[in-house]
Amino acid sequence: MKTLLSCSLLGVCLTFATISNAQEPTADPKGAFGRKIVLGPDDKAAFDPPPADFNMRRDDIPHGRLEMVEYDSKSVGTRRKMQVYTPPGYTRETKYPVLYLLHGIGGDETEWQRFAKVDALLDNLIADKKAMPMIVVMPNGRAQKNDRAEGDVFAAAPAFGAFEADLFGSVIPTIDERYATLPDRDHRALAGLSMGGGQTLNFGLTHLDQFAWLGAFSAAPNTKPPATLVPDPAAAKKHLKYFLITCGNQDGLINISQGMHAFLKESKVPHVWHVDGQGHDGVHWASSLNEFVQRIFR
Ligand code: FER
Repeated sequence: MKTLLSCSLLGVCLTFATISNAQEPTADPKGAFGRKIVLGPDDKAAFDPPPADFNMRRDDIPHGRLEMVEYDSKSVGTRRKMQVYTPPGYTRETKYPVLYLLHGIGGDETEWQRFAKVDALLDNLIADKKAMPMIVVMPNGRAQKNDRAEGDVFAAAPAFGAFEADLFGSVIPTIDERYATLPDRDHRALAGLSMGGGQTLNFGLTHLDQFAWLGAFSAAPNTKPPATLVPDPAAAKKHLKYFLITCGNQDGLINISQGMHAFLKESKVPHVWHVDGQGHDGVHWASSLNEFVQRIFR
């Protein structure tokens, strides 16, 4: 896990360094992306880090199932993959809420599982009654014909924008058709890391009719300006039941989340702003996910 994690992140950082070294110094492996980090008084932790064993598989509790699912994407025109977690005891007799969980620029439908061990994390919280039983869908947010994280992964940034059509046109309809879901906004959450954090803000804040719970972790520069995303703060305030924004204080992308937090604070849109001591890394994302899933669908 450790090797996979650092290789994957290093891959992203090295690619970034290659495309950006004209203007910026080489990104460090912690993910400063060669950017200057300026911290303010609000940039502090809102919750404790998870316990050491939070995502370790426990043999004494029931386990959910992780499966790789294929669907026909109308907007991309290809057969695409997504990974789906169903909770322990999943049955069609019950209806479940759904969390859609989006990956970063160097990842795909398998990335969250590698970084956070999503199945073990959820199994543990559900067994301890700290999270509601839920379905977690991990789609591929790079909506283009070749959706593998190959070559210059930054060149595929526009495909992360194009994913909006796939998410609403094919991913959510497929999940609602094949699984025992509660298919409404109160039972649908959207969260993601980095590019997936930006997608969460871009798609979630502009589709308040679709999601009541949002989590953006280390949101990337694909994030649209806050005033564009929240033209009606009163509507966001009314509709969002839980809104978590997190970033590490060693993460060079923190100015994006800081800007979102400042706008929301000024506009009086309730949200939780959490800054820990991490960089742009899997420790931060697993910790943020662990917090987010305990707060949603309640
Ligand atoms: C950028 C720096 C980082 C960028 C995207 C990222 C689109 C994404 C990083 C990630 O997803 O981990 O300038 O531009």
